[in-house]
Amino acid sequence: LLDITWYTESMQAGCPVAIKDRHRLQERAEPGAELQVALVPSYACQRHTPLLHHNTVLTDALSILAENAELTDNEGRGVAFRRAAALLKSLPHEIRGMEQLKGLPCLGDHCLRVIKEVLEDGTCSEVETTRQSGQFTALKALTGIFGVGAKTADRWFREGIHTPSDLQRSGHTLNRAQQAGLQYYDDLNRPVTKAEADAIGRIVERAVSEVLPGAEITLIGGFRRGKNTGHDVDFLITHPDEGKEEGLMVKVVSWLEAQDFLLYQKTTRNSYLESKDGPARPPSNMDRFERCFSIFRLSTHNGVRMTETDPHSHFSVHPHDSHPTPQTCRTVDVLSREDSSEIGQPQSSHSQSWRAVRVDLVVSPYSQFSFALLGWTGSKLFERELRRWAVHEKAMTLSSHTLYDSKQRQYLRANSEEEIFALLGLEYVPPCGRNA
Ligand code: DCT
Ligand code: MG
Repeated sequence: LLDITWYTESMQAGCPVAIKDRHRLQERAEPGAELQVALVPSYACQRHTPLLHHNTVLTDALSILAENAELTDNEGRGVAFRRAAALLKSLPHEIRGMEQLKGLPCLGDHCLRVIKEVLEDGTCSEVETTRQSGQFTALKALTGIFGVGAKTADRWFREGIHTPSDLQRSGHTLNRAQQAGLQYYDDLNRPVTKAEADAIGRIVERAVSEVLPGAEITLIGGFRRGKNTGHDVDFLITHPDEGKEEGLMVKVVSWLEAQDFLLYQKTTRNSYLESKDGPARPPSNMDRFERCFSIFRLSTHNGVRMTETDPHSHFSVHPHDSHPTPQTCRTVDVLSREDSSEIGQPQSSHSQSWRAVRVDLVVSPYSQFSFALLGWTGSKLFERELRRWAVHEKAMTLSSHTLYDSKQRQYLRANSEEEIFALLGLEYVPPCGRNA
């Protein structure tokens, strides 16, 4: 029904009108008339969504409303705004007037109202009111604390806690994650750069090769989609000999801890068992792997990331040196964990010789690697759309572990992301086109 190649070509030709499928296209076309019609499929996983696009003013507005909906327990609304924003991101031209939106999918009345106002006035009152609202600002600040979700933030907000400093003064009992979240608040709210992600990658690579030679690590999440910054760094680890990866995370984490690279870590075990759990989607598509949520201590020195931290360590790792070398000089200040900045006291990159960085590590069995890779590359909306496509259009269940065909009643195996797209009846979308 939907021909994405043709859609892409039409869109590149800058076609003004969009309709839902080829049949309607043919009905509309006068015999011999030039086909100035574009087909925009409704699922984000049927489209290429680049990182840089032509409609940021509109998508920024819609994203504020999406964020606000997500923070106030309105998931459905949040998804609707996210889908509309994703649609606009995939268009090959700037939208300047409402007439250009005719026939496009994913744009409900509410979204159209917002878009119209922005196109006419440059801003939308609902968006501005939201942006400035005390509730939105507070919930954003509180969920900006690692370990604090929307529900907890909302509870605290109702108690009059609006900022991390309020929380610190409140005397609330915090779990270990939240304590770390408060302690490293400023660092963790500063975007992680690609250079920093690469520096962390070299550390993880060393850890992995020390504890299990032959293991492979892949940068996933936003950086794999081509983003220049992220809120964290995500890695997927596997080993070609299935089974070798079992228990790997514990060893990697121990190695990292021994080298004093970790400010915080929480490891969960792989709880997915095909025979036991079946194809039913787990509560979240990502909580069944051996996974480590961590906060790294990344040394910084003259713009070059250094990773030496332990005064008792005999080795230092330098960016271009993948082998351990005897430590000959100490150019990096060693700060104790307590030296981290106080809340609300911005850390200066000049006075601090290291920064805290959120890092997620995931270990996958080799046979599930492609599913894990696809599931962890994102974006979140792209993943959601893939799973929705699978269920509603193909009667299949997609997770980060497997693809199950409900009609054939069997699991479908795949050795690459390309194969999974093919099994789902979708044109392949490379990571850089998954920025929905
Ligand atoms: N993911 C998902 N569903 C979620 C959360 C995450 O499918 N609810 C997947 C998609 C992205 C990947 O996991 C990594 O998650 P994040 O790090 O949160 O996303 P990101 O795209 O890497 O964003 P950022 O660049 O800000 O880290
Ligand atoms: Mg990420």
